[in-house]
Amino acid sequence: MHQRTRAILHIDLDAFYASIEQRDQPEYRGKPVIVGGSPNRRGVVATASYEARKYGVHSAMPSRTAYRLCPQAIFLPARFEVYRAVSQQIMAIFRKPTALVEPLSLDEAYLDVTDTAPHLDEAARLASEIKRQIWDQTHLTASAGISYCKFLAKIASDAHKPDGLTVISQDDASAFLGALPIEKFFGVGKVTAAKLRELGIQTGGDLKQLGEERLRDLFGKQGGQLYQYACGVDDRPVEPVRERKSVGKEVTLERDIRDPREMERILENLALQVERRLAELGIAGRTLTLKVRWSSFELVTRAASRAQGFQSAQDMLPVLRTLLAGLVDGKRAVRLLGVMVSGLLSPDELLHVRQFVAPSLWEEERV
Ligand code: DCP
Ligand code: MG
Repeated sequence: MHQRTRAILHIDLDAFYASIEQRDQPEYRGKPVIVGGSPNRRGVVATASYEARKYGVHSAMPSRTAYRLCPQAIFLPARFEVYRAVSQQIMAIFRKPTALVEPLSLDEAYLDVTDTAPHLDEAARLASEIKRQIWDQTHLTASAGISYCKFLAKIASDAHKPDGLTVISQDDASAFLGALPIEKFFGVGKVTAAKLRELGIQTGGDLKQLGEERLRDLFGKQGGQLYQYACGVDDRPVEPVRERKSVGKEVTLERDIRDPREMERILENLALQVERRLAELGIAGRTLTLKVRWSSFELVTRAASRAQGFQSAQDMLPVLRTLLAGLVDGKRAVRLLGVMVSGLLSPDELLHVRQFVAPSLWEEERV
């Protein structure tokens, strides 16, 4: 069946939290601003203004490191309610030209605009109009990527940040992908990238040359998909409604570990990332799940639930430690750790349970 060519936009605001802080406090404009945890405590950077990025500061870096790199920076705590309100404004702008809007986080979304603007030059004009509306309504800048598939639209929006607008047509795709570093490919994490680099694979061009079969041998199904991306093929649809069932983070370790204290440190980091995502969404969840994959690849999960929910890393950590202690024996090595919160509670429900439900003991359950 012949599939018609699509027009996909990816729109992503620039230095989102930091730009909002600079917008609301004019004295911070033009200055390095870092939003996130305090450098005195064990916080991490949520984002940094472009002025601070020049010093090497970036998202997910410990705030203490950021302070060392840029001591003159203005450190600010996150104001999630404000960011959420801005997010609603921009999502409403995205939904005017099409109902096919797939938000990826507070500040970015895919839009399938094939019906409104089938040709990429029309789609680019629409993107520019959306950027103008964002500026008029929020006084923030966004970067737009326009292409015939999701993967390339996202790469395009990242290509000329901040305030960028980049089109990658079918004709441009192969040159663009050929030069693209492997880390930029969707689905390539640290572990995959390291493995590829060991083989001397640096770019999309190298990936394509390696060939589909070899990539499948190395990475299974994911390898096959990687090959498709390297060829500029990505048929994933823009999926407008994705009801969220859980919020989770997991990491495949660079080497297998046995030391429970090391595992706890990794869990702490994961819990902080889950906390951030929950805070962004303004939700909590009743059930906390610990996921462990042994070096034998066997996967085990342990979960605990409590009525008043899990919202912060502080809520999660004691429970994660107990769940972990029930699993590790010092003999088997761990290859992957994950933390997930499910049974999500809306802000209203959260308020209700925090007010009316007394803290109860959590129960362990096997899932
Ligand atoms: N964020 C975070 N922790 C991360 C990554 C992001 O708290 N590890 C938050 C802060 C960002 C927002 O999410 O402002 C949006 O994430 P982006 O990746 O889009 O980053 P920015 O919008 O800050 O910068 P860019 O201009 O690179 O898009
Ligand atoms: Mg952004």
